[in-house]
Amino acid sequence: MKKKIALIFGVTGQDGAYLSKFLLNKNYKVYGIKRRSSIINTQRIDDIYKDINYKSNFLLFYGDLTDSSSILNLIKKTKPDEIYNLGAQSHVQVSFEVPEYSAEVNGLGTLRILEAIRSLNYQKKVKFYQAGTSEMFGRTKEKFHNEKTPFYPASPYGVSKCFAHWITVNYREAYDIYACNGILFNHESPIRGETFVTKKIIQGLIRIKDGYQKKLFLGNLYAKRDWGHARDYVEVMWKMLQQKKPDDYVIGTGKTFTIKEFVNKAAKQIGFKIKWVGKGIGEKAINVENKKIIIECRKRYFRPVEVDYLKCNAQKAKKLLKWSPKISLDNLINEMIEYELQHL
Ligand code: NAP
Ligand code: G4F
Repeated sequence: MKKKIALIFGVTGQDGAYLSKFLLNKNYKVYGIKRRSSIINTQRIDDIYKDINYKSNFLLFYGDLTDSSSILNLIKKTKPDEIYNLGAQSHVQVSFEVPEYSAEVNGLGTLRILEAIRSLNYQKKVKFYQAGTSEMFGRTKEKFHNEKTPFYPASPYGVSKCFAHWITVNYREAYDIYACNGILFNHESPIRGETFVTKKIIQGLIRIKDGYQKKLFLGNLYAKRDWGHARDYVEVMWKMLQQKKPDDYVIGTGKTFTIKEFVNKAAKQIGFKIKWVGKGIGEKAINVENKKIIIECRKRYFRPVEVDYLKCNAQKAKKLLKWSPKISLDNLINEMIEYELQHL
């Protein structure tokens, strides 16, 4: 039987690496698009490349979401059954520093892929997944967020992803493309980017414990996030593309914790006893054993506008896709710690 072909934009990112492995284990041929960088940016997928079981089914091409010609040529060349658009300038705070570029890659990049599918007349041949985000809910005041919750994005990143969401809906309705928006809440893993808060906390605390670092500097400790594991979440991306009809789904755990609660959980697992003192920007965590300050807040890590609270109601995915997250936050933290200890 002919292998299915998947084309992944953002293959070098956290989700791209997990999704590639997932699809290869499902016997897909996986083509990934990487952008040119001045030093090699394939660390997260090098193990796949080197694995003899995967090698002939995993190929990378240069391309960029800002470059229509590369997108068009690669879709034409690889003739995919499924396209996953995971490529993005995905850091919320950075999007305030590079708003135009974030819109260009995240918003127009999505349009470029959809337009390539349409202009090649592939709407009946290919299924499309768009990596949407809970950041699109932003400052909406709801206890739980689901597919009907209105968007109120609070960053150039969130706004750019709203464009990507609606252009995906629009191309689905206008041209009958099988296109789905996965509206995913925060998901982490050992290979999470180092400037996202979970990885930064775990890496920082382990380095402090082992004497490589003195302090960890954070921003807002009171924002709440619904954190899951990337391994669980790539499975549901694929599930969305296996349904009879394309649709949009929110994906999350239904549990939410503050950054401070995350720090407390990680510190406990690493073996720190910490005590919080002070308030606001002056809030600090002290290592009870030696009375040293190990965490402080810094203004530069606060955002111009914050998304205070995110909590998912993924009933639709549970019912229609038969999906629920399997990995708890404590197990996710444990896996991230183990990885960090091995790679210190
Ligand atoms: P990530 O680790 O930051 O990966 C982003 C990927 O996009 C990387 O492969 C990156 O390449 C690539 N990329 C950036 N600019 C590009 C461009 N101009 N052209 C082509 N590729 C480009 O993000 P992630 O955590 O895996 O997330 C995957 C997707 O899901 C993103 O779209 C993100 O916005 C979205 N999302 C993530 C979460 C989450 O909690 N992780 C939640 C909701 C939605 P380099 O490796 O070269 O930088
Ligand atoms: O880890 P974060 O940077 O993730 P954020 O902003 O929630 O965005 C992530 O999840 C989104 C899904 O909701 C994705 F779409 C997006 O691509 C990305 O993957 O920050 C989480 C929270 C924020 O409230 C932030 O203000 O942690 C707070 N925080 C506190 N101190 C910090 C820090 N965030 C970072 N990155 N660094 C800090 O020092």
